[in-house]
Amino acid sequence: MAKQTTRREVLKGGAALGGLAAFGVPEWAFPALAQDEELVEFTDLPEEIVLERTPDRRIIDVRHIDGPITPADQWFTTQHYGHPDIDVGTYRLRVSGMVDRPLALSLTDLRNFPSRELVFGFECSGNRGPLNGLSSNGRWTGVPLRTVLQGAGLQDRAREIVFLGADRGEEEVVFRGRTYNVDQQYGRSLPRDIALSDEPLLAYALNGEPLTAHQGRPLRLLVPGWYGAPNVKFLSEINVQEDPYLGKYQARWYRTLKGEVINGELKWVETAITKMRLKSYIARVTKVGDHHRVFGVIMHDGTPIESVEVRVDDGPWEAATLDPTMTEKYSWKFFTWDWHGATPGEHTVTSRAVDANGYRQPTAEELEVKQTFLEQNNQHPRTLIIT
Ligand SMILES: Nc1nc2c(c(=O)[nH]1)N[C@H]1C(S)=C(S)[C@@H](COP(=O)(O)O)O[C@H]1N2
Ligand SMILES: [Mo]
Repeated sequence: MAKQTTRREVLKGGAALGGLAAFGVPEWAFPALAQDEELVEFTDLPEEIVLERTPDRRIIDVRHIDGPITPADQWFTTQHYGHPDIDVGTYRLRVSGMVDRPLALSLTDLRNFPSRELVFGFECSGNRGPLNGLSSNGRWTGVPLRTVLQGAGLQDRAREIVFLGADRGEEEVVFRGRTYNVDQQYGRSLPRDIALSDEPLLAYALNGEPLTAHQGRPLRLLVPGWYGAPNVKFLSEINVQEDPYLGKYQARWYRTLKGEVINGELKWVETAITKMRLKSYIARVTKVGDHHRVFGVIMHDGTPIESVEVRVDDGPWEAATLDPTMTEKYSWKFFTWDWHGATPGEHTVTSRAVDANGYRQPTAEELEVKQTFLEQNNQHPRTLIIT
């Protein structure tokens, strides 16, 4: 049932949203809507939202985003092999392979390098509507990856920098009808030029506090502007090699299959999950005094946002306002649009963003040429009832 709820009811309803309190999410996690603001419920959400929450997986409820920086205990989180047990005192980051000086760095060594702050919001490449809850934004602190790689001295033939987590599991490798069961670590790689660029960070803190197990204690890689998968948590080894790295989570699990017209012919192309594809989503609609307010979020690869627009039903696209305070390149971005004269009844509200390269967030129809569900950045029409 769609209905308007008061702030009090939202707070009460919070407990029903999959029993958040049971998962250690405190009541105050729900933000203050202004006293005169009432949440309008979406009808495209399942009546009882089950926010998947297990000890090592958490999805945010985007209707309750209440500030640019997601608190660490609310950050969305997921991983494939659970949380490895790491003794931070004896922890060493090993750098090996085609380097002049193999390294074994303690957390203290890493903290003694000049540090850098990075505001970076990312989403899991599997994040999609209507919930879009696998997205968050944080202020990270760490050491530029380049500092460590230059300390080790990359040899001339080195082409591929491989990042391995301390988390591991048995995986099946299928080869010509035969299956091999092998032990693997979570691993991802970056090409040499990207690894040596100014931006990737080896982060040991989120929002000023040491990383918790959820965020990859004690150290994780962050590749600004990219999806979640390359941001290797529990980072324990960096191996430098010449050959491409073809581990499961690099070469198989995170793939997009889509049709692309090349030389006038539709070709089926498989690509790796790298930069985030521009997406906007409407996170909540509220009634404020005599009108309604649409609030939304943009996830992007750092390319400046040219515009974001909202439309009601099949009406004209109207310019929404980007939050002018969110100037950090890799932050997620907020927008609002004031909706005057909403008529009672069921409506659809949709947003779309355009970036400075002229890339426009696609419609669901335009994205149909994509077969696999990752990188689902289409415009998502939300439905609601105005009373
Ligand atoms: N070591 C390790 N790192 C990992 C993963 C993992 O399974 N193991 N999962 C990746 C994926 S798919 C995502 S979306 C992000 C999630 O990061 P978060 O839990 O901090 O939100 O971590 C990435 N880094
Ligand atoms: Mo992910």
